[in-house]
Amino acid sequence: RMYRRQMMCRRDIDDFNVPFLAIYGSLIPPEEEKLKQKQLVAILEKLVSKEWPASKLYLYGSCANSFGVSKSDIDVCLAIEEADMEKSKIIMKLADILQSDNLQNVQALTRARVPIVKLMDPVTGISCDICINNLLAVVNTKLLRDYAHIDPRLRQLAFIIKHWAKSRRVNETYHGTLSSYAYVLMCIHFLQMRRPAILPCLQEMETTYSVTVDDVHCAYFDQVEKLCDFGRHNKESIAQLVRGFFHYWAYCHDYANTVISVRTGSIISKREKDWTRRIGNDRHLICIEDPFEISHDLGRVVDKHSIKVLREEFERAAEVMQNDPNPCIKLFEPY
Ligand code: 3AT
Ligand code: MG
Repeated sequence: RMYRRQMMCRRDIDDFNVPFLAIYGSLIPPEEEKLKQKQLVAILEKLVSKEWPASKLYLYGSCANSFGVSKSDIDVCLAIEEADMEKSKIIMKLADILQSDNLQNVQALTRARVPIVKLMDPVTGISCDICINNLLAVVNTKLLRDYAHIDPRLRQLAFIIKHWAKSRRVNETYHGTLSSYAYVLMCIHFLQMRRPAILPCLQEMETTYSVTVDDVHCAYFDQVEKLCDFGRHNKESIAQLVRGFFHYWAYCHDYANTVISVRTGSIISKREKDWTRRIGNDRHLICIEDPFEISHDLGRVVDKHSIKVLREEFERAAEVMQNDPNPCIKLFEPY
């Protein structure tokens, strides 16, 4: 019986660092996958520049922000100056151009909220979404990538949180749960708020990078190689941080009154943003401020039902991290 009791006894949280880091390692895309992505983009660039010589293609989203797991689709943005041409027309034209090459399943989704061309490259097996002139996404991709270079624990934490969210099916914006982009912002904010802090607030520092896109001024400190020992005074391990993240969202966050803000590296009030009541479809039940489009709440997809699902999942995860003898398995158990 003594033996049995010992078996049931929960080990120290730091015993889980190795298995968590192994999960992280297994999710990182191998170099050859990155190479194939580059090859596909080169093919697309060639095709597109024939029609629009002054255009440019940018990778954005998880294939470029360093938070992409293995076998993700890639997100591409076509930057083009066609002031007199409607986006949906450009999308149709683009689909036409790509169709004629030997790419597969080329589809023009002209009526989506963000119109895109979807395609699959049969040679590499990579799927790709191409949007038009979504340059804010290209800039927020750079911000995320720059944060990832400051402290390795951000990438580790975000991979684990994204993996959890996908396993538990709370990474589905069309079902009212949060986007991967929102989860990465939650991780950045969480590390900004540790004491001592693990991440700085780049937008509050001296400006070394600035662009204005779609009338939004984006400015921050991007010389992140100078910040690579920023988090050295905080010795928290990955297992402690995963536990802390879920503990925060399960028991500590004030959903009724506050907004998390990576832009300011702090928590701000809903009142200050006038996010206290429902306007149209924006219910503001969990508030995550976009770092550049500051009137944009990334939690706006969350409704009365899905906020419950989400909070129950945070509580489940917090409980698993606190008490389960095998959190590295239990946390990711399929929903
Ligand atoms: P996955 O690995 O594909 O799940 P991702 O980072 O590529 O993660 P998405 O495919 O959801 O995430 O989005 C692609 C990029 O589009 C990420 C971000 O740069 C931008 N983006 C997504 N949602 C928003 C949003 N609501 N507001 C502004 N930018 C967004
Ligand atoms: Mg993506």
